[in-house]
Amino acid sequence: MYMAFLSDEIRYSPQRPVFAPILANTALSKVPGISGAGPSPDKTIYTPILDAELIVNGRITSMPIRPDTPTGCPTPATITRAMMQLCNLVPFFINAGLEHSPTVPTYDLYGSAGGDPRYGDAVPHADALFHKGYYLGTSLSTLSDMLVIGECVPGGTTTALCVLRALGYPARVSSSMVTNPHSQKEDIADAMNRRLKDEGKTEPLDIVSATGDPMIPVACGMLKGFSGDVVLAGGTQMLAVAAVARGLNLRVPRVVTTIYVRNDPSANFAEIAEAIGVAPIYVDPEFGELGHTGLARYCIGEVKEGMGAGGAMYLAAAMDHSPSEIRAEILRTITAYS
Ligand code: AAM
Repeated sequence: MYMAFLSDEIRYSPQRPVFAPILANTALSKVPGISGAGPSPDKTIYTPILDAELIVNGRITSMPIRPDTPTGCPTPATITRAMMQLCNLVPFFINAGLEHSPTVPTYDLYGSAGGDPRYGDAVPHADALFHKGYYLGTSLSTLSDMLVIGECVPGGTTTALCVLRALGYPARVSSSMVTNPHSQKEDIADAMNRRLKDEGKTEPLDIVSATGDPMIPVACGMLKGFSGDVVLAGGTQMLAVAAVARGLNLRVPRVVTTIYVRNDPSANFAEIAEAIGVAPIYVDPEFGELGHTGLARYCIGEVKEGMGAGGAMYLAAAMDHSPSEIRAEILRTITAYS
């Protein structure tokens, strides 16, 4: 389903929503050329921590690094921050497996950062993470009627590609960069597919364990445990979550993302969503018309989505904030950050 920004397709009015971004690392973000979700291959490992700090505090003081793209395009966490402020929500951050300690409070699942799937199982404890996610989902059910799950996993579109391909979907995933590093991603996914075939691994959680990232099993567990409405807030990475959920015979929830992911000619988001059985909702915030050069770059395919930004805008609309209020808050937040 296509939703022009904040049209009358907003059918849900949550009473007590929880916005829960899952933070994790994959060693793939250190591979030069794979990710633009941070300034450089060695510093991008900090992006989830810095994005969370920015959302909570409105600025980053813990390190002299910004989680922006190498060309300085502002992180999508600025959008998420703006929506949390507008909706008066405190995000519930989940540490599924970070290499370094976060600087703001997170719900720690005591996971480890995901490894490089080419050199061994990427998430050896995927089963345990799934069960912890399930426990967390059941606990959140007592507090909330709508769970919006976001993600911040630099390099995560590559792990999503590996998982989707291994599950049999002819996916082409999106990227944080304008020029998607396809051949690099394809090489990794091909190598993984061969290995998984040799090892005879076809079960969804075995696939995640071999070639996913820590966010995926946690999101699937939460989806299983939560009794209310669940929204997956993200692009192709959330399609990987939905595909694993389907493989596990769980419900396949709504996926909300930005129009910039849907319009990415290097990916096939809509086709894969349909193959999984997901009816996506696309948010078009018309960043080309806000008068901010960094945000305007989203329209040419830089950044596109992240930290649940599309879902956060959707949630703000579901909570009765108008398009102009939403855009004004984003501009205000991003100007304060810039
Ligand atoms: C998260 N923080 C970001 C960002 N994301 N800061 C700047 N740009 C982004 N795109 P890739 O696989 O290319 O690294 O893209 C996935 C990452 O991009 C995720 O961390 C997602 O949340 C987003």
